[in-house]
Amino acid sequence: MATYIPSPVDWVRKQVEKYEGSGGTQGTTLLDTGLPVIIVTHVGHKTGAIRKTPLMRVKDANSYVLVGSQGGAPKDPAWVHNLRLKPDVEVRDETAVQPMRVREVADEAERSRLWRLAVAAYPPYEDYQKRTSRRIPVFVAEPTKTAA
Ligand code: F42
Repeated sequence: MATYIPSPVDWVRKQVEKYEGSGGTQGTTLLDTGLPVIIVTHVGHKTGAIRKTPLMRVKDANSYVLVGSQGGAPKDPAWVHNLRLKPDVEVRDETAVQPMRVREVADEAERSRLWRLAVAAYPPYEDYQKRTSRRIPVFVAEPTKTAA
């Protein structure tokens, strides 16, 4: 079985511990904002280790939009590379956990629609895009199984 490697960033690791440790009943929002967060469990493309990344919850019907903003940092977060190479993930939204497959959104019309949804859910994304010259990657996570 693959090893789980927690985030090296203290506040992120603590959020994952609280969220997962409570079965999705605590630690489910971003500090100070009260806005909902999901946990994306994925696989490191170099280490093969299990990684858990909290992201803002941006819902689009049964799918989730994942935004690689990292506060407008100059480089894409490491999880973006993992998802490009290993798109099978698990998404926890509070108490619901489901297997999903991720794809990066390349189509401009689709990306604009999803970007608007993302900014509506978490307005700082707009400032994060202004802060960096890289184009913030946008992914969509879609269910791999239809509910019975
Ligand atoms: N980040 C976002 O980009 N978008 C969001 O909407 C967002 C919301 C959010 C809400 C709550 C919260 O607690 C955190 C939130 N974050 C959000 C931050 C997010 O959870 C990540 O911490 C952030 O995006 C940085 O991602 P990262 O994958 O770069 O994390 C770093 C700190 C990290 O874990 N680095 C590891 C390390 O050891 O330095 C590497 C992890 C890794 O995946 N390694 C790969 C492997 O094989 O295991 C290799 C990767 C490679 O290409 O080298």
